[in-house]
Amino acid sequence: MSTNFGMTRSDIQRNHALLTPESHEWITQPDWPGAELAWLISPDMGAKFAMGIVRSTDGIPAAAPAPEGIARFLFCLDGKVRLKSGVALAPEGFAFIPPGARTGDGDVVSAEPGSRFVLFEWHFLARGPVPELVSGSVADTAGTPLRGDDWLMVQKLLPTDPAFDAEFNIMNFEPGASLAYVETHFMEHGLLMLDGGGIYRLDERWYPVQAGDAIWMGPHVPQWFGALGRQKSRYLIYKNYNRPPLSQR
Ligand code: UGY
Ligand code: MN
Repeated sequence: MSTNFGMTRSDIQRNHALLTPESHEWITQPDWPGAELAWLISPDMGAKFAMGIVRSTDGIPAAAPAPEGIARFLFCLDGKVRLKSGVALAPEGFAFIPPGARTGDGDVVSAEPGSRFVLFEWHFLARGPVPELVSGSVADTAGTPLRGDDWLMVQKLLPTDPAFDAEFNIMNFEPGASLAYVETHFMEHGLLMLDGGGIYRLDERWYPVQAGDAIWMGPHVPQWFGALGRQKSRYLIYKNYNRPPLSQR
C-alpha cells in the first residue's frame, strides 16, 4: 500500500475545479453494468452538465440509454466502444448521441473489457429539429488556426450547425503557444488534457496541468492556458453553445 500523505493537486473552487487522477473516486452504477465511473464534474458543484470517465472492467454489455431530454457525448480513450446503431469507436473516436426523444429509445452503449471513454451528459436545448447522431474520429477532423494563430489549431468535432447546443473541440498547442488573452464568457467548459501540459489560469489561480487532468470552468471564470515543454499539448473541451444566456438551465 502506498500513501500520498493527504496531498492532491485536485482543487474545487466556487467557479472552477481541477480534478487530477490520484483523487478519482471510482463507483459502480446500476445503469452501467460492467463499468466503473469517476464523475469529475456534476451539477452538485455548480455545473449545468456532467462529465465523467467510464472504464469497462468486465465489458459493458448494454448501458441504459440517457433519461428523456439528456444528450450524451462519448470520446473513446482506450479499447472499443459500440453503439446499438452500429457505430464503433476506437481510441480518439467520438459520438454525439441526441436525446432519446429523437432516437426512440436513445442509443445503447456497450464496450469491450479494458475500454475507457469520456462521457458528457447535459439537458439538450432543442430550438428546432433535434440533430441526428454524429460520430467521427479526431484523425479525420480538419483543424483551423484559432484567430489566425497557426500554433493553436482547433478541431471542431461537431458540425457548425445551430441545431447543436454544444461544441466539442480539440485544442492543439505547439510548445510555447497560448490562448491570446484571458477569456471570460458565460459559457461553461469541461476539459480533459490529452497530451502535454502547461499552466492553466482559472480565476485568480495558476495551475500546473498535465495529460489526464480534468477541469471545470464555470460561467464567466477568467481562463487562460500556456503550453510548456517540448511536446504538443492537446485538450478535449466542451462548451455550451447556441444557447442564449436566459435559456440556460
Ligand atoms: O472555445 C473556447 O472558449 C476556448 N478557447 N476556451 C478555452 O480553451 N479555455
Ligand atoms: Mn473558453
